Amino acid sequence: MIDEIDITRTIIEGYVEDFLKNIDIDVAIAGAGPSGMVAAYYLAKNGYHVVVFEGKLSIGGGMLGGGMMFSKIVIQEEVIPVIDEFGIKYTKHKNLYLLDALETASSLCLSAIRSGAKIFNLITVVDVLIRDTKIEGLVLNWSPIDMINLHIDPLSIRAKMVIDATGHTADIARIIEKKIGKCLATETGGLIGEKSMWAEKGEREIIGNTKEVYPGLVVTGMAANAVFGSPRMGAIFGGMLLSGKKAAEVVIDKLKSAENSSF
Ligand code: 48H
Repeated sequence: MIDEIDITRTIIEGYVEDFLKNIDIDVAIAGAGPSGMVAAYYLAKNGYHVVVFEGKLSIGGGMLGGGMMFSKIVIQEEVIPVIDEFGIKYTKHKNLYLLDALETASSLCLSAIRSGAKIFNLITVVDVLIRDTKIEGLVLNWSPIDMINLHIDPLSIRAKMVIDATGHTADIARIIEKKIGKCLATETGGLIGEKSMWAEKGEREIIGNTKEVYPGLVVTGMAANAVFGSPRMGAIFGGMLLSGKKAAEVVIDKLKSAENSSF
């Protein structure tokens, strides 16, 4: 016999048990778009305790819509080794490679989870924990609460490093600028804002923009270009994937040097 109360108990106990395992971690990532999921994959693969908080019901961010709802994306030649690591299929068209947007997003998600990353959906990052001058965690609320603006206080998680993978809005860097002032590692100290479309330049600059922008906070993906004032690039996603990989490398370097300096 299937008892509905057993279904309720199993789901709630399982979720709470999972959540409690993930409130004091190495790396917290805001956003399960392509850059966030790639960063999560490489961090988990290297043995770090990494959790992604995604505000929406779906994972994949802007990748799911492809270019103007044609659910295909393109990447460049140098991204093929990353695509091969995730086992995603592609076809070649002149100097571009064409991928199915849904296959790509779901492969990134499955690989991240299977390598040990945890992804929570429907949770929005609404604020950050700051101690002295370092980000030390995230403040979270259920997305529907945030969307309809109910007056319900959030809860927090602690993380040694945070990655802002929130895309065009660069929510985490924006929160820091709003609450602390012009303290970001940009030319102005503030969030400069994304520029109009220029695929070549946007893709070229995104890797350099993927770095620590405030102590404990690394920006990746479209958030990196928004923070440092680089162009958008449309439905070419190579830069997002390489940026996610670079974000993982930057975070691993930071965590290793923090471990070494504590000896
Ligand atoms: C929790 C949040 C919050 C929050 C946002 O937009 P994304 O796909 O981000 P990237 O940078 O990995 O990829 C960008 C790409 O999709 C894109 O938009 C491109 C290439 N645009 C070019 C162009 O010209 O337009 O994903 C970000 C994710 C989304 O799923 C959001 O729901 C989520 O982050 N998110 N999650 N708390 N505060 N803010």
